[in-house]
Formats: sequence, C-alpha cells, structure tokens
Amino acid sequence: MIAAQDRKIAIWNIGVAYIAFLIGTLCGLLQVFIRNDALQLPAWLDYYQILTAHGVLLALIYTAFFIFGFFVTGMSKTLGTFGPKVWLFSWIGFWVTLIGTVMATVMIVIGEASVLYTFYAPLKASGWYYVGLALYVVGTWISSFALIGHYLVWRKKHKGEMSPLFAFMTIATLVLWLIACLGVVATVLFQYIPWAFGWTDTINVELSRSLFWYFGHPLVYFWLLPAYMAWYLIVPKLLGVKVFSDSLARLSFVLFILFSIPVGFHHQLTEPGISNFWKFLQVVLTFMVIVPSLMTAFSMFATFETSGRKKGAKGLFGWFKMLPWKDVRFTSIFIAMAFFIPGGAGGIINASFQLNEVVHNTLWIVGHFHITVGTPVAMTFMGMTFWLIPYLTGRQFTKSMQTLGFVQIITWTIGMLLMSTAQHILGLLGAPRRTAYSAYNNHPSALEWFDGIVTSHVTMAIGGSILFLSAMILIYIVVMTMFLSPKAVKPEDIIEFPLAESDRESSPKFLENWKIWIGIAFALIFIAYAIPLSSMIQHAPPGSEGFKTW
Ligand code: HAS
Repeated sequence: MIAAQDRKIAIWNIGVAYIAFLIGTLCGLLQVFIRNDALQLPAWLDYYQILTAHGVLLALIYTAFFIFGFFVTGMSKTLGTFGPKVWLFSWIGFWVTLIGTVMATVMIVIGEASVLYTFYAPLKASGWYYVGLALYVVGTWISSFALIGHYLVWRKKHKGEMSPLFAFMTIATLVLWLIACLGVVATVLFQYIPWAFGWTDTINVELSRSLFWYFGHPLVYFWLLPAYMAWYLIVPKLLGVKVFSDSLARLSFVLFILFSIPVGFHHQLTEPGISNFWKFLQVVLTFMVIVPSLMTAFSMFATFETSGRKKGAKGLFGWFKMLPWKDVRFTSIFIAMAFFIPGGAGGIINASFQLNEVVHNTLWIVGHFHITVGTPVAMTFMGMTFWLIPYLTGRQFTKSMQTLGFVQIITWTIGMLLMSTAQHILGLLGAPRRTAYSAYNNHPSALEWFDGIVTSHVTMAIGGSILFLSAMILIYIVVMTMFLSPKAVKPEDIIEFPLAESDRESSPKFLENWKIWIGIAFALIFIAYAIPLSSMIQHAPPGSEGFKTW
C-alpha cells in the first residue's frame, strides 16, 4: 500500500469527483425528461442551467478529479512516496482546482452562467464564472507540475533507465493537458474576463471559439488516456499476462501528444471565417490521431489472445471464453472497450469533412459523446473505482459489492444503449442539439422524430432513468467502500493495485526523450494554427457584445 499522506490526496480527489458525479447525473435525469416534454421546470430553474451543470460537473469536474486521484495513487506506487514539495504542491493544486470548481458551480446554480460547458461567445456569463474556470485550470496545472516534479526527481536518481510505464503515461497525459490548456487560458484571460467584467465592449467570437477548440479536442484525450492506462496496464494484470508491448504503448501515447492538439477545426467545419484549406489540413491530422487508438485496439486483442492461449484456448476466438467474466473489474472495462468501437467509428464519421455537414450540431453528436466519454471513459473509471477506493481506504470489496458492481455496469450498459442509439437516430433525422425541447410549432417533421420505437419519448425516458439508477448504485458502492465496508484484515480480503509488468528496458530510449516530442508537437501546432489564428486577429470582424438569453 502507498504512504498514508499520498493516499489522503488521492481519496480527497476521488471524493470530490463523486460529489460532482452525483449532482451531474441528477441534472442528466432532469434533462432527459425535459427534452422529452415530460417535465416542466419551475420558473426559477432553467433548462440551459441544468444542461450547463450536467456538462461541467461530469465532463470537466468528475473526470479531472478522478484522473488526478488515479495519477497520485499510481505515481506514488510506481515511483515511491512523494517528497515534501510534491506533497505540498499536490494539495495546493487540489484546493485551487476545488475553489475554481465551486466558484463556477455557484455561478451556474444562481443562474449567472447558463452558457453550456463550451461557453460559446457571444453568450455572456458572470465574469466570476470565467475566473472560476481559470482557477480550475491553474489548479490542475499546479497538480500536474507536482507530479512532473516527482517524476524528474525519480529520473535524476535513475539515470539512463526507462521510467515505469505508468509514470511515462502519466507524464504524456499531463504534457498533452498543459499544452492543450494554453488555448483556453488565452481566451479566458484575454478575451472573456475583460469582456465579462465590462473592461472591453466586444469579443472576437471566431477567435474565442477557435482557441476553445484548440483546447476542446485534446481535452477528450485527457479523459481517454487515463482510461487507456487502465486498458494497457490493469487489464493484462487481471488476465495474468504482461503488457503486450511496452514500446507500442509508449509510442501510442507519444502520437497522442503530437496529433491530438492541431485538430480543433474539426469541431468548426461548418463555421464561416476559416478557409477550407486549414479545415482540410486539420481533418487530415484528425485522421492521424485515430492511429494510436487503432494501435490500442490491436494491443488489446493481442493481450486477450496471449492470455487465452496461455490458458489453453484453441481456434480463432477460443480466447473469448477464457476471459475472466466473473471479475467485475475486468468485465466493466471490456464493455467500455466494446462501446468504443461504435464510439470511435462515429468519431471518424464526424471528422469526415462532408459527413460532418449531416451530423454537426444534431443529437448525433450527443450520442457520440455518450459512447466515448460517457461509457468507454466513464465505465473504465467505474471499473477502476471498484478496486481503487478499497485499495486506498484498506476496506473490503465484499462479494455483495461485486454483485452490485455487476448490476451497476449492466444497468449503465442498457441505459446508455437505449439513450445513445436514440440520440444517434434522432440526430440523423435532423433533431438539433444544444436546444431545449421544441416541437417547432408542431411541425410534422419535428413530431415524426419521436415516432420510432427507439426514439420515442418513453424509450428515452426509460434509458435516462436506468442510467440514473445505475449512477445511484455506484454512489452507494463509493460510500460503502470509502467509509462503511469492513476493514480488510485477512490477506485474501486486501485489495491490490493491479498493475501489469512491462518490459520497459526493451523500449528504445528516444521514446522518453520529451524534448523531441514536445518540439514536434509545437511545430505541428504552429503549422496548423499560426496563419488562421493570426488572420482572425488581423482581419477581425467587428466584435460582438454579450448576450444573456436565459
Ligand atoms: Fe469525438 C465531437 C471526432 C474520439 C468526445 N467528441 C465530440 C464531442 C465530444 C467528443 C464530447 O471530427 C462534442 C463536443 C461538443 O460539445 O461540441 N472523436 C472524433 C474522432 C475520434 C473521437 C475522430 N470523441 C472521441 C473521444 C471522446 C470524444 C475518445 C471522449 C473521450 N468528435 C469528433 C468530431 C467532433 C467530435 C469531428 C465534432 C462534431 C461536430 O460537428 O460538432 C477518434 O479519437 C476516435 C478513434 C477511435 C477508434 C476506436 C478504436 C477502438 C478501440 C476499442 C477496441 C475494443 C476492444 C474490445 C479491444 C478508431 C480502442 C473488443 C470487443 C469486442 C466486442 C470484440
């Protein structure tokens, strides 16, 4: 077990993550009913307020705090107990992130920031909302630098050695995060805050959106990579084998640093003001960022196959039966992976320049992110929660908890299948996103959207309710394993951190030469963004004043 002082940081991070998860999923439940016209909100509560809270609390807050909880635990386990400076900065990072989170959440709750998690200008929230967001980012930076410091100390002491795979992957994810945040920091500090406090009258909308998406796309890999860490490092351990290839795993993370950032325009393909050439260039780079996910899929199948063969499996798919289905830690992650097959395929559709015309800003995209971040990432985090909290608290993950864990992941799977399939179909039929329920003056086309069996109001509501039930079961498991389950005393009750071995010394040293990768990443960012961004500044259209539409 890791040192108590490091465990405490991890537990607090995970605790905050699950408070955000609880409120965020409740907002999700309300949303499904409102969007189906089955619920009328009281006058003091607004649909967009709930939608903003849902997006911010689940996509930004739950993920970030959980990820840091996981990183702190794994870095302490693989590189040793934190020194006093790393410990101090991890706490400072945690508190600053939390203060930012609370500020932003309060602004949403009091109705001063119903601008959704993408906070597109010219919608204008209270200036304090943007200050909250800025503090959130600064806090995560402080936590990131603390972990990077811990890694540098280890490297100094282990000159010439490859770092453990967990540490390498953590640093790669943090490097990606630090570079990605530059965009959002620039727009929040230099555009939104002066505008929202009235120091400037107008905002350059195109520039603000482009800087947001410079950040917004790598943001999704900041969520995905910790899930991939579990796929690469935890799954083989549960299967009783080593990591399939240490160098393949490292290379795939390096490719994410290179290609996940200069691609933000694929979220703006329908926007005027950016020439087709730059959009096309970023579409090509988007197709490059698919490669490391395909490498990951390959590596997973190889891991399943190796473990199956080891257990005597025969034939092409014999390994399938040999997988440890009764272990909820594994089954949860396997379902998460399976969801990512259609999730990733949907991403490829979105990224295809012409097809994007069909799906952009429709409910299809909402379906897409529920089967990327909402299941592959979230369900991997759920599967990790089952052992991570008991590992940190020294409590048991009892048999009844294991059974409840299965109920939880199965209900999540059913709920998500119903809801996301409906969203994909509704999107193809033309139903828009980012809007509250509207029948468009009872226009026949709009009414037809909800005529299908899967797309009916009833099915959607059932899907959403099942998801909420599942979330509540998870909260129950979290509370039990955090505070109430019996302490693990007998060796068989003690929960370990299931970390697979990897042949790190077989990997080429240049994979850990960060200067090369960060240098290439900046060169690609420069190529993809320098000219279009400078032209947005030089040929800036008249800016927009702010609008409060709620
Ligand atoms: Fe996306 C919009 C393109 C991946 C999240 N995406 C979004 C939004 C979110 C999001 C939140 O190009 C909405 C933003 C908003 O509010 O406007 N996305 C992609 C592409 C990928 C992709 C090309 N997205 C993700 C991931 C996300 C995420 C991951 C969260 C974690 N996305 C887009 C585009 C848009 C977009 C456009 C803008 C649309 C618009 O017009 O607004 C790729 O990274 C996907 C590559 C993935 C694969 C899948 C590999 C499969 C694996 C599983 C193997 C399974 C195994 C199990 C081993 C190629 C690794 C075996 C199981 C058996 C059953 C046999």
